Amino acid sequence: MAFAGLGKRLREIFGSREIDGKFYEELEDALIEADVGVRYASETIEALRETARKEGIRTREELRGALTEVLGKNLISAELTIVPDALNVILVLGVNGVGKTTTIAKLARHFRANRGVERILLVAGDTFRAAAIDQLKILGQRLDMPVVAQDPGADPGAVIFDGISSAVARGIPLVIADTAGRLHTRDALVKELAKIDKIVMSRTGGAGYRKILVVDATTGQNSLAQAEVFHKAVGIDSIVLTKMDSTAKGGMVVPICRELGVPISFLADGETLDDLHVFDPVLYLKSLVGES
Ligand SMILES: Nc1nc2c(ncn2[C@@H]2O[C@H](COP(=O)(O)OP(=O)(O)O)[C@@H](O)[C@H]2O)c(=O)[nH]1
Ligand SMILES: [Mg+2]
Repeated sequence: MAFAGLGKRLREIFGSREIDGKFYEELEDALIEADVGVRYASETIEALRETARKEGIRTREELRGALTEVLGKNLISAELTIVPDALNVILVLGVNGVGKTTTIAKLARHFRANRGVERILLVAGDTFRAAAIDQLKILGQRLDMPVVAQDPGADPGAVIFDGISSAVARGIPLVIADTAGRLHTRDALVKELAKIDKIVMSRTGGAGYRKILVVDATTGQNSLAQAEVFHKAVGIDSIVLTKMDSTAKGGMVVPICRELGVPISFLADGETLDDLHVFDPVLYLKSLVGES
């Protein structure tokens, strides 16, 4: 994985030896800089001081280990797997521009190349813009996978319903559906998503139905508020963190994980279809605290 210097500041801080008065302050600033959020940074420092006191920690190196542990307590990961002998539907959610459509192609490639799912159908559920439909069609062509789409402005629930029906008729076990991350108002978006959710639920029975939220690592603290909107609207099952190659931050998934209680499944670090990795919390935390 290629992270853009995540944890660089922390590496510098842990680079010198002593734990002096300014150390915790600097550490707190560095955590805020890495986007873990002001409140969460301060709680983390509290917990770290407590651990250091209890365990009689004297060196910065030992403290780095303790920091990894404190952060790791809130980081949940779980692989996104396919339920055998069921119709699997992955609904991909997130605000405009976070990388949903790109992630759909990466996920499709991952399930075919690494999980042996030969047949996958993609659904152009973002009917808001013509370009979004064309983008998915092109990706489908590149992957040699069928794409179910209608004209721009079509009802996304109806497109997704069609996509699922088509998969059932053709015996395709996995459907990955795009959605629009933007509508005229937030209320309209929430209503639309709830409607889509109801349709997929009734069409699948829920066994193989998963809702993933795509989170852009460059968005920073705002992404927690975004995640809460989507989680409240339909209930998110899994998070994919994108654009880890474009930021030296990326710490905000820790508070997102904690507040939502939703695991991270994948991390993306580039624009090509290979740039998707099963989320590895140890590697991620090491990078965040500047160990690798
Ligand atoms: N650097 C980088 N760019 C990405 C990544 N994922 C997506 N993008 C780019 O982000 C832009 C928006 O992606 P798109 O999939 O269209 O976002 P959507 O609006 O959520 O569907 C495109 O230019 C993508 O190539 C990533 O992991 N790293
Ligand atoms: Mg899109």
